[in-house]
Amino acid sequence: MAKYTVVMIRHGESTWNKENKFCGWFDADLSELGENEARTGGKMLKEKGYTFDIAFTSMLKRAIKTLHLVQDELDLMWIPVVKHWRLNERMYGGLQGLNKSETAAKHGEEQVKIWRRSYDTPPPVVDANSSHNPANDIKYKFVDKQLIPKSECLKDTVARALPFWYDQIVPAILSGQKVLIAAHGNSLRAMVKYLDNMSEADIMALNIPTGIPLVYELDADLKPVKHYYLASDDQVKAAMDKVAAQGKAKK
Ligand code: DG2
Repeated sequence: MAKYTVVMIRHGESTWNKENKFCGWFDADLSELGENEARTGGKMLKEKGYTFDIAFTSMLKRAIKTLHLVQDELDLMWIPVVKHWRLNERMYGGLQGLNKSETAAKHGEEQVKIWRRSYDTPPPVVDANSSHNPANDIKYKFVDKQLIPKSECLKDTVARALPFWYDQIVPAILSGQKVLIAAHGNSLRAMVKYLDNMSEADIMALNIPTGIPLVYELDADLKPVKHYYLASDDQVKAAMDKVAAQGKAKK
């Protein structure tokens, strides 16, 4: 029987989603469509009567702004918000800034699929002096340098996101607070893999759409009873297919 409900939302479309670039820890803003998606996500939650006591997000503005727009729609700007790098997108290493279709044309769609969706093959590391190296980014100045990734596969993202789930999100849920998490395609895939105990093969096929609230009903032991998106199956499928297609080479 469900005892707790947690809602996750991937940020709305970012300017780099729009340009089809590997984004990772680059701090891209929301596009106009992304802002609308975030507001629509908030409206869907409001319409269904959801409310929240605390929210968790990453240190990246596309997730933070999405959360603010959702909070605004729900008239919940006052709830506490915890921002943490452990909820950041997967660090896409040396791929950050490259166009996904052009990369597929150059290295092949299969290689891009491996970089995007394999569980344990990380992309090439970021150059030490690159502006994309988070070790050079003021946002992470208080993060132990040993923990700052140079590139991550999903397995690495699971390993750094789960301590945050256990240390901060679980206590909030168990204390009875209603929790909202605004994060990213791959940091959410990491949590979904853990919650649903998905195999490495199954998680490869999962794409999380932008801006559509994903509800998890959990039992007393925080095991999922069921999960669902607040949109029709057709809408969700179309949005997931759009994400999957980003790795296709342009004809
Ligand atoms: C996307 C995910 O992250 O890309 O880093 O490019 O969720 O922050 O837009 P998000 C990126 P894919 O793994 O779907 O290619």
